[in-house]
Amino acid sequence: MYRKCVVCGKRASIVIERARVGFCEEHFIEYYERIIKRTLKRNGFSGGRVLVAVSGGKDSMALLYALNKLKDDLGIEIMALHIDLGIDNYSIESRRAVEKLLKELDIKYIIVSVKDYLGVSIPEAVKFVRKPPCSVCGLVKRWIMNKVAYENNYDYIATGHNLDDVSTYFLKAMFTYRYEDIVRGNEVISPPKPELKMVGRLRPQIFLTEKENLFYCEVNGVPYVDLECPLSRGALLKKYKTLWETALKLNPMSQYNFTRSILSIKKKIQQEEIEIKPCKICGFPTTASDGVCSFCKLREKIKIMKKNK
Ligand code: Q46
Ligand code: ZN
Ligand code: ZN
Repeated sequence: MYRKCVVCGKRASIVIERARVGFCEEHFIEYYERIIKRTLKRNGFSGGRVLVAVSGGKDSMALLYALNKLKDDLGIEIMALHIDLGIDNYSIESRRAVEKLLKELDIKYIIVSVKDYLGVSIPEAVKFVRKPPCSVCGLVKRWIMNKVAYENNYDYIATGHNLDDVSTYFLKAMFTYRYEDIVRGNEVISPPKPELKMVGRLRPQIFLTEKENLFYCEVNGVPYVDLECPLSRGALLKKYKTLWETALKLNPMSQYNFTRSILSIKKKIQQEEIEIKPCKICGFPTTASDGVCSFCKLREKIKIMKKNK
């Protein structure tokens, strides 16, 4: 099935099941970059200064490579940001891969460490607070990305969220009745709100799968780390992800259509105005009723616990 490239008829190197087509390497690259441009343009993106968050994994490395290639078409100016999480060998290897790509692309970048902002690395922070590692890591990364982007005058932060991630995030939110996670998160584009020191967000790969990001890296010789984060073991989201295997066998379009449906519903529902205010400690945006953002609460808690040790 679909053994030939739909464009040139050569032997297909990859099959995109949901579109029922095969591509040779050259035409896959065209397809991949077309999806990135289409995703942004259809959602009203008209350019700006974009900070690309690169972890070293295949998704964000493919994103940085593609956005750098498409920068003139998209009217963007980019800089890369890598956050060193301090997770042992995983972080060392990730940083190494990022530095390799940055050197090849010769673009502006900034590398920061969680420790510089939080006082401790992610594994240490996780020991201090009884929360799932990914929720601690996620909130720290979001705060750092926003701060770095804001202080360097970037309009948007682009992240490598792919179709597998986003569809599973929505699915889990439904299954666990966390509908607020659907209402609030994961838009293709969230506009910047400079008056609130809030940088916008871009998720250009929301309609591209892990498999496509991996193949894009491979055909372009983009380096990436192929290590699993040791703290992600047993992460609930990973277990939910396996549910797609059955759904995709039944209908190869299911994951794509599910995600498109949720995004369309999100656009249609009247979002209640959530009050966003500056955090009393750091000045960056928060919705917390006590006016202190989750990052500052975490930082304070760690400070106290370190003192009492
Ligand atoms: S780095 Fe951090 Fe991920 Fe590791 S602790 Fe979880 S969120 S899995 S992308
Ligand atoms: Zn072809
Ligand atoms: Zn704060």
